Amino acid sequence: MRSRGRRMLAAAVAAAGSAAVAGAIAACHSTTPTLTSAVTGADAASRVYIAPGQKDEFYAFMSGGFSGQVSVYGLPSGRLLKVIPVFSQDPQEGWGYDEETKPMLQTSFGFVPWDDAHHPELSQTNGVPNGKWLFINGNNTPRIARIDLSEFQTEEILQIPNSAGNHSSPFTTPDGKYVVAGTRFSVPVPNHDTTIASFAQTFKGTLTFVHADQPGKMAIAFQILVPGFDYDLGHAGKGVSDGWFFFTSYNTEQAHTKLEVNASQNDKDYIAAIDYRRAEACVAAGKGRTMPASYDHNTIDQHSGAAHVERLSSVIVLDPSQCDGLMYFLPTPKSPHGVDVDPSGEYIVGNGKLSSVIAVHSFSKMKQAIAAKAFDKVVDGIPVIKYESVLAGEVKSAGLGPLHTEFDGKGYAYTSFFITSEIVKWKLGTWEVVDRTPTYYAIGHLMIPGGDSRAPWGKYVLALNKITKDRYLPTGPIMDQSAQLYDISGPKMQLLLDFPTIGEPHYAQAIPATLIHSVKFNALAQNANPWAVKTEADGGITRQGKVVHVKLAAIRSHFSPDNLEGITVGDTVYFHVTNIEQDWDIVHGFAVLGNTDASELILAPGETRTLKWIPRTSGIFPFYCTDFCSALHQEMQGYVRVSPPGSAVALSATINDHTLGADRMAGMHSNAAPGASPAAHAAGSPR
Ligand code: RUQ
Ligand code: CUA
Repeated sequence: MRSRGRRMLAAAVAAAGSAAVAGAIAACHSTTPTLTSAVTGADAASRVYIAPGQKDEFYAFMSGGFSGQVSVYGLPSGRLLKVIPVFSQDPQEGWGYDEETKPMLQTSFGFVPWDDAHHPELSQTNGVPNGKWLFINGNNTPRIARIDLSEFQTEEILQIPNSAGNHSSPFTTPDGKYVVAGTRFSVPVPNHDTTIASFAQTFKGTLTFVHADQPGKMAIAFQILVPGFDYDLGHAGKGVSDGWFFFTSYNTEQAHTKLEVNASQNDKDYIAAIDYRRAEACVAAGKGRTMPASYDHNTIDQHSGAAHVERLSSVIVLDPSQCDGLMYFLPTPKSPHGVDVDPSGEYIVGNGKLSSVIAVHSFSKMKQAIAAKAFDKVVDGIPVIKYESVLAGEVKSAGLGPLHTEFDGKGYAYTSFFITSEIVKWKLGTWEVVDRTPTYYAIGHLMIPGGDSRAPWGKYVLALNKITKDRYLPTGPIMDQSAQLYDISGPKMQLLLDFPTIGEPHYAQAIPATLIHSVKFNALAQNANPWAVKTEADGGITRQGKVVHVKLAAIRSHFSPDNLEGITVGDTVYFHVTNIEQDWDIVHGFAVLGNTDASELILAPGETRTLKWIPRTSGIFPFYCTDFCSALHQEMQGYVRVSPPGSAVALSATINDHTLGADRMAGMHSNAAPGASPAAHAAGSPR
């Protein structure tokens, strides 16, 4: 999205057409702004220093952007703790390579092992992050993932049909009942072959509400069919505005070419305000229609660790013209990006990228305007409320290119300004600017722990910057993105720390470490993978036609079995490896020479994973443990003999120096239901 940043700059210049804007851009990108508010080095260092053996106060979950993953950092230290694979295959954990997790990346388009992840969203109870789950959107192939924060593992991915570019997602309702998904790119609904010039007539957006309060059961409740604009971001109401959801839109011009100019014409675009309890009532009254749609819901079984794909075939679609009171448009200058609701729920902040003011709407005024029918016009059955009737106030001359706003819970808002590359602090209610600080460079999102919730932990703000340039040792033409941590506990923001990020961290959320309850290992006794072994003696090899299954135990510092013979070219081999350790962070890996069918396995204690291998040539192939697990890790290895097709070499496996012949192996079977296909055993859901 580095190039998107540049395009936004170009758009801003083109749209504003002013030398002042161009000058501001040049200023913030060609010279280093003065450090007006940075604390001195030693003081800053002491405030982010976490002594060896000590732990950070907050977990920060940052989106991996075009890496498709989530990274976990400690704050205030800025130490990278982990990368959680989500939408992209990940060799570090074997994610999307092993037979257990491959089905997680299945979609109605087929296997899509990459996405563009933007918005991590912590699950909430009563408007406050609860530390149970983290949701994140896939923008390119519309999906929402749910990560379990006891294991830091993706456990569920739901595809969103009738959408393209799932950007305004997956923001949650305060009660955790729903997460949402709004279309960035409108498309024909249902999608079909038509001329692009028919955009204004045939292209539509959808705003999707997904049930999200039960693990493994994300499900689309309903989709609201909306005019063919670009729906960019969203936030739920809370407190006084509980029960409402707000989405920004741009391109209300409905341009389909050269959007940087053609979608920057209107003085105001809209924030869509949705009364989702009204939507529930209309659906219950049968006002929605059931529409065919093809999409996948992928879940990991907690006991076997294997993913399962469910193909779904319909959604309920609600047309606002069939459900009055469902939806209103709030005019908002100009191409708004973020829409952010203050902790009380009264103020709805529209961050107009091309606007010189930040428009803040009032929820109570909105209700009065609806009652008084203070409407400008009606668009596709949706009333447009008069700007003056809904406006609480405007923050004037704050900066250029406002993108996102978060709150500290003490009456202040913090807005990121992309073009002038700064964070501006302003006061709710008086709209006066009280502080500003430069960011390096071109800030996108910003994040205060809990800063979009009912009760922020307003101690730090993290700037998530799009352009890095000269901040670190140069690493060629592409630099990793950068984050910057500011102390906001006093009246002035103080820059404490810079650190690089993974992919593009669009957004992040943070939570006190005390609210996360991480497990140490999975109980082997509860491992219900059909190919699990519980002891070394359970290992073995068996043939089912051209398919060979090998069950291996991994334990410091050997595999059991460790010598395998009787495999021939043309066989498909499944190595089912179980890490039978029961100790925190004792991890084994498994890889085999020249395997083109998968990468490796990484096995948490108590876990079974399956590696597929189709040997193409005969010979001897070593396998080994890839995670340095013990003093004799280098000895944790074995050999597979592969013979030419039709060879008479008998199937055998060596366990603890004992070679078990084929007759001993014949009784070996998986614990899976008889009659299930080998691939189904191996994969949970075969491809
Ligand atoms: S985006 S920089 Cu959330 Cu994808 Cu605003
Ligand atoms: Cu097991 Cu190295």
